[in-house]
Amino acid sequence: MQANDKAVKHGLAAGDAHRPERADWTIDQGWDNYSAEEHAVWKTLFERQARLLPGRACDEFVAGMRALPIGADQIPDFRRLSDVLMKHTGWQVVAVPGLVPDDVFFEHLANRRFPAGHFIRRREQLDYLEEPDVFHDVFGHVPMLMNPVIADYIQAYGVGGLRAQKLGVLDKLARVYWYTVEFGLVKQRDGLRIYGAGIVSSYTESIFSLDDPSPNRIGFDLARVMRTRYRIDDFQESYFVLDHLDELLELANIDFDPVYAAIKDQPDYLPGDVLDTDRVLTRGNGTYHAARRAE
Ligand code: HBI
Ligand code: FE
Repeated sequence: MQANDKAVKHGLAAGDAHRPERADWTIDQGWDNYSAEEHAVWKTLFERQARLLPGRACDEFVAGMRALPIGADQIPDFRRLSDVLMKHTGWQVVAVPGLVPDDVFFEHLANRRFPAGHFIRRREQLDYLEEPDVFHDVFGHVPMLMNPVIADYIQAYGVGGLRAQKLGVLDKLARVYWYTVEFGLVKQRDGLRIYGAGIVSSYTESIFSLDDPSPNRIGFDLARVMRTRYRIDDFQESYFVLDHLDELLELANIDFDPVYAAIKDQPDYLPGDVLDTDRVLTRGNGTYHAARRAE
């Protein structure tokens, strides 16, 4: 799948298919208009993940999910999600037609509004998405927004995104979002767990990221991640691991400018590179991507 193919599409024209009526690209979720089949697709996806995630998703994800009006039977109503989120961390969920331009996306995040796709994938495409849909955005992201650290971190990403655009370093910052919010792993007392929304909303990657011998699992380092390209159309070749979610608290508060300056003239790393300076938790054998390349 690879949950959501967004970050490449920087500066996307986000599809003339959905022309915005409002300047901030928000629309009404139109909850009453979901068909029985659309709710049924949600149920299929929800139940598949609910079976898989105990012991895989981090405790904060599970706690957030429990406290929210998110269940198997219906696509959640964003108004009800926002009521609960607002009380806990001051966030809201707003509906958008799909990918929105970077500056619009950042402006929402900077104001603690999470833009969520209102549509749901079709049953024929359960594991493939070109744009983030309501399952990826709500099931994957919203539970983590109940956590105060993630809540502040994603807001800081919105503020930082607007700044990074001005500085011309958005590609670097987008990698940090990718390898944390979307594809991050975190250590827990009892082993590695998932906190990234791109993983936790994907059946196949929830297994691959934790259990497969192919990918590298490397301790998170900000400058290292900023220099690392990523895959948007397949499983990641490397996952970056936090010792604790609180590491994001520091990232939400530090000034990235010195880091941008330090790496400005440094070359990028490829998605599968392993460096002498890496804290390697698992050195992947690379078999998965080698086989894909041979196809
Ligand atoms: N739009 N709806 C939506 N969701 C995203 O995750 C998203 C987006 N637009 C741009 C974008 N992400 C990324 O390219 C930025 O994080 C860089
Ligand atoms: Fe996402």
